[in-house]
Amino acid sequence: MSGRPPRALQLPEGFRWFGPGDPVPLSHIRQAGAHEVFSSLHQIPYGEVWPRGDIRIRRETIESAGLRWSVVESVPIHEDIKTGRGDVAARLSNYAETLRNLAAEGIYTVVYNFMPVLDWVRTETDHTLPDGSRTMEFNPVHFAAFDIHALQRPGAESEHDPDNRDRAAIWWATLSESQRDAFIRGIIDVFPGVKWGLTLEDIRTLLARYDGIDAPILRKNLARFLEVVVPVAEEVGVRLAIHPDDPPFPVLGLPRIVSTVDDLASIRGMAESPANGFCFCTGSLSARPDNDVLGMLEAFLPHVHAVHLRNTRLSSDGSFQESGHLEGSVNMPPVLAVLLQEQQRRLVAGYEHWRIPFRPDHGLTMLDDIGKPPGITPGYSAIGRLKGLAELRGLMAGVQYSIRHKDA
Ligand code: DNO
Repeated sequence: MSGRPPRALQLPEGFRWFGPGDPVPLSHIRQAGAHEVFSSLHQIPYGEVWPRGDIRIRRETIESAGLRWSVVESVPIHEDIKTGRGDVAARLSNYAETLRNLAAEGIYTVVYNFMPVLDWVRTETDHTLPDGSRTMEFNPVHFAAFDIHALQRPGAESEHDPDNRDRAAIWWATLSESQRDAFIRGIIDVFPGVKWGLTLEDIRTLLARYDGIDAPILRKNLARFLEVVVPVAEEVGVRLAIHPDDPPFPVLGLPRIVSTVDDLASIRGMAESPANGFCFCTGSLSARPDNDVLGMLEAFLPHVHAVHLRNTRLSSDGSFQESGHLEGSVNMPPVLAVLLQEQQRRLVAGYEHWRIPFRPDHGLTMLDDIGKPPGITPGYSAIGRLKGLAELRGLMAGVQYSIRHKDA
């Protein structure tokens, strides 16, 4: 090795696990070829401290299956912090306490997002592809129907493209009551790992909390969050990783501030610290045609602490579908090459936190997973993710080989 950097490394391969209630057991995750788990304590209400004992139990459960809990996805941010209203100081200090407890248990990478009210949004979670597998889709016409006709949000009419608005009215009229119910559930039941059974009325109440909150105010609230938690993260060795908005544009009149290259630059500037980083989700970012995903990865590389590898196919009407991990608008080989080289650079530089864990984000629903009883978070059935992981691992081996070959 004299004078030469160590050979290109393996990115740690992860899989999301929603905890003991997840219909996909840890043993299957291990058989899928993952070594690490991205998990969260979904049973703890947002805004409360995660007790160290609960963290330990989860860690030991994962370890006893021969895996490692390396990434927390997510420690959710309470709406009080995002809105800057309510008991913000207590929520912030609880968050900081959770980071301390996680670090005390040896878990150092923490994913979070700053999306108001909803997490990810799709208009169909079970769209059948020509080969019979199922995927998730966002269709702006259907979303306009949700906003205008189901939610009946004041002002919604004027925020949608007039063409989409007309088509939305026509489409909405074709749905039966039960189709409407299923459609609405698919949009508002988007919180990974939990089923809150929210109603449209709950969504209206949550939306009302954002009255008067625009992007600059939301940004200010994120900056305040970072001001408090980044010093604690630095002290205990935690790396914070903000997840991009999904989709990366405003929905329901709510501001979204983690969608573009400028957004990421602004967040990086809010707290100049390696602890203030990103969970780089290629799928989320790719749903916006003006995002150059590879360029963004390169621009923020030193701050990338965790990675979601996923792909999308965009249509000219503004809709997008989640595609196979190696198909779609994100060109995965250079993404993996850049990540492997960055990991190598960190190791050579002696950067203590050199590992960049990734997971296949979502997967198509296919084969025996089609028609399985409900209980699986959309996008998180086993086989489609296993396929994604297998493809990504194969690609990674090829990219490693070519990096080595180039160095030789
Ligand atoms: C969707 C996920 C997101 C992500 C959170 C991070 O499948 O990628 O829900 O976990 O936004 O806080």
